Amino acid sequence: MKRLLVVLLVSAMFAVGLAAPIVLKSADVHPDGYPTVEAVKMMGRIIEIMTNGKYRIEVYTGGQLGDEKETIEQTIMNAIQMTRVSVAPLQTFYDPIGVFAMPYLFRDEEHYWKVLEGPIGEELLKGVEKIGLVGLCYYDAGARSFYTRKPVQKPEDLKGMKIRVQMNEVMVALMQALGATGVPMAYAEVYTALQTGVVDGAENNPPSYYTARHFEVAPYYCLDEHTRIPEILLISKAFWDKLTPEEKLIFKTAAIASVQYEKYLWKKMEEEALEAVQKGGAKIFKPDISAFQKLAQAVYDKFPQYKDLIKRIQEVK
Ligand code: BDP
Repeated sequence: MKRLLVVLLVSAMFAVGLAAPIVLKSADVHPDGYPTVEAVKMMGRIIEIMTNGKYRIEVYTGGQLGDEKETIEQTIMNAIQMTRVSVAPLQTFYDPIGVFAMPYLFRDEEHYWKVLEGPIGEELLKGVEKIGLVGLCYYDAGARSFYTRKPVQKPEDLKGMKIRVQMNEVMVALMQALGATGVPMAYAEVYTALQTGVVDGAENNPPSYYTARHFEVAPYYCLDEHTRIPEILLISKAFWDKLTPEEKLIFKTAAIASVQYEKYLWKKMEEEALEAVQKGGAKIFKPDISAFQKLAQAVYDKFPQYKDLIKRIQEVK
């Protein structure tokens, strides 16, 4: 009798299209509440509704599925279906996108979005197909600045310091240009590395500085805003290729909607984070940015492969 009920129930569920959704695992190094995490959740809800429950996105937060290099690899292999990462660690897999890690590349925020949402941004999103990924969209990640165990107010203060950077060659070169040593390291390890003095500092945007609680162990935040490296949402090409044209359109539309939401959450959190870290004891310093900018120019000679792209980016008005 019980069996019969189960069978009836299951067939009824099939009939209304509620049966076993196809679950996409999506990775993020940030916790719940972080703009990128909430944006991907929102995208998932839209997709679930629009496909009558056929697809569901489960976001695995806080680096549960590995660091960014690992989740990119897993997404290429379709072991997980999506990952939201910074474009910085993607450079190792697809070099051209590393151009976005160049220091002081964008004149301002407006220029940044014009480039990302214009032909150059599209071209680089499309480019990742060569390595087995589909780029769905970029998200805001603001500007990255230094935070250290001892105060930094001008580039000379960085001399001899070990600064944790993302897994990205441009960032290593930038630290060298500024007189420091770049130490590539996974995000999850940064707190302890700062706490124990394995590194003297790191660099990131205010929401990361706050939510990863790095302000507790590196309380001097110098807003030199050396880079604007966007976030990117990647989906496995192996998975993507199985979607129908209509489903692809739903995924893409949902991604675009989630970008608007992320941008809104980002602005809010950027402000909240700056307030919260100061309440938590961090000291914020606004330096003379031009001093950092001048030294950072040396990085441009080291990456001749970006010359054309940089020229095109600069020409975007
Ligand atoms: C944050 C990015 C995250 C990066 C992290 C890092 O949102 O994707 O992995 O920086 O520095 O701003 O590793």
